[in-house]
Amino acid sequence: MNFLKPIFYSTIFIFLLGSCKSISTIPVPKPSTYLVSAVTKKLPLTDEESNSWSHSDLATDSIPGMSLDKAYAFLKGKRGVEVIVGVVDSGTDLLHEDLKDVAWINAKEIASNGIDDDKNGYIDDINGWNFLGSIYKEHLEYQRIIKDPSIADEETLKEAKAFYDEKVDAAKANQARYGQMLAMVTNADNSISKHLDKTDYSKDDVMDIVTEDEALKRAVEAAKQMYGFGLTSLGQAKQELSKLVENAKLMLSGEVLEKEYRSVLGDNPNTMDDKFYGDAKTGHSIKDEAHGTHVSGIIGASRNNNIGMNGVATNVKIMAVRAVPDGDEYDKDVALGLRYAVDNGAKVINTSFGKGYSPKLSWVHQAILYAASKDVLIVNAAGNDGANIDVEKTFPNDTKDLKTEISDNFLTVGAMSANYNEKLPASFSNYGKINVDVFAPGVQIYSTTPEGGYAKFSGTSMAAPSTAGVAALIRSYYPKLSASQVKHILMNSGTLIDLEVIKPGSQSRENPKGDQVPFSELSVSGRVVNAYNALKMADYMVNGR
Ligand SMILES: [Ca+2]
Ligand SMILES: [Ca+2]
Ligand SMILES: [Ca+2]
Ligand SMILES: [Ca+2]
Repeated sequence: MNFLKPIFYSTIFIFLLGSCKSISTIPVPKPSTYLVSAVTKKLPLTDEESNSWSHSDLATDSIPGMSLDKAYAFLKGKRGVEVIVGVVDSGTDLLHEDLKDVAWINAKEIASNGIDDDKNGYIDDINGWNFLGSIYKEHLEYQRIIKDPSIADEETLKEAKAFYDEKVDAAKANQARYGQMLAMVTNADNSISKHLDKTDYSKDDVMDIVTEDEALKRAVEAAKQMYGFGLTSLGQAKQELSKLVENAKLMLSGEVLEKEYRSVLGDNPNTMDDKFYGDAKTGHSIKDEAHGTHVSGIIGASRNNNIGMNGVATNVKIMAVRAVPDGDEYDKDVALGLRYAVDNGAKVINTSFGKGYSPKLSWVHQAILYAASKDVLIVNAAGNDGANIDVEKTFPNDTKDLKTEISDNFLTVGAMSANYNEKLPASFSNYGKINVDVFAPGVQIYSTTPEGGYAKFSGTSMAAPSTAGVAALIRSYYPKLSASQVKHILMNSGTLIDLEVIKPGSQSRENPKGDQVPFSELSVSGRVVNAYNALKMADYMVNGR
């Protein structure tokens, strides 16, 4: 059954074409209020369905994916141009079997000769640039502000200090709580080991213990509690609890702040005096640095090559810009990373990262405006705090006051699940009627990980590249459309969802069911990205049909 009206746009918007001189000035058609009628998928998804659910179709599969198969059927016989997508992220393993054929190669640069052949300031930048050099770990931004109050204005400093005090209080509580648990588990482990006369006892051994000894009874109860947390042994419980106690101690002693990560780069992150630092190593630094590789696979993993998975977009080249460490990214690296991607040909940039403080926000805003001036679309993850970002600040964002946008080339995306019911929005997704533009698949998304791996990750980090892939597809087949038009096509052509849903972040022990809100209240468009509808709208705008 096909519930989409075939003449969806043409009847209402035909007048637009005659009056416009250039395609890039055509207004984007208004959203349709048409509702897809679909039933909730009752059965658990099959393996195949769950590995590509974000590509499926609500009407035909009862899975609220982006209708990608229908989109490709629509594109059959049409020709696209190549589109470069900049992935500003952690390192990306472009040698991965399912990414190597979609790696952007800087044709004007000769690799590894120590010469900046294309004279863009970056030596040997063959697949992109690594603004982090050998850095993997980093501080969070509030920690950097506490370390050096001169980098923030007074109000931000006050906020960061209050946040730091909260963290210190939490660390005090954690040190006491986890310390007690550690003592309890250690005692339990000792008495169970003694009773069973072995240290490598199993969960079953513990469950079989029958005793009238009060101390041993308590030990068994403690062990059961740990198994209940999903831990497999008391040895593992001791390890995990020791880590938590250690983290709290580091926080309380101030040692967390004393660490120094940045100096190896040799630049000053608080001035723009030096813009050329880092190196050409755009890959992952350790195998766990998987984020950029996963994001890149969602956008553009080689399609239909009988390997791994299908990315959303075809005709795409992935430019890897390594700027996001394990910790908070620096505004300077973000701003220069965006500019690098723009200057080297990206038409879409994915920014799947975020933080709560942004001392050099103006640099990032200038970079967004620069991207706008070069007609580049930035697709941004809304963040994973289950928060209303019309109220809570999260960066990057395209606004100074959380109300007015500085430009029209920045699309912020919330994450949704495969459940077409009250659980549609991801419980962790940020939302906002003003500052989140649209939702897209971001729960249990299967994609590439370093060194030939594949895995399912969840996050708005996955929703942004799902959307960036559709953006790249539009820009490939309809290159005359501007970044701003593509942004509004993605919003206006999305599937309208008429569901009452659980407000992200509203469930708690006290409120297990959470608060109900109309899905339409969670974003500007109230919609979820739909590749087929988006391409139809783009086609209509360019070709009038
Ligand atoms: Ca160069
Ligand atoms: Ca070179
Ligand atoms: Ca593939
Ligand atoms: Ca915005």
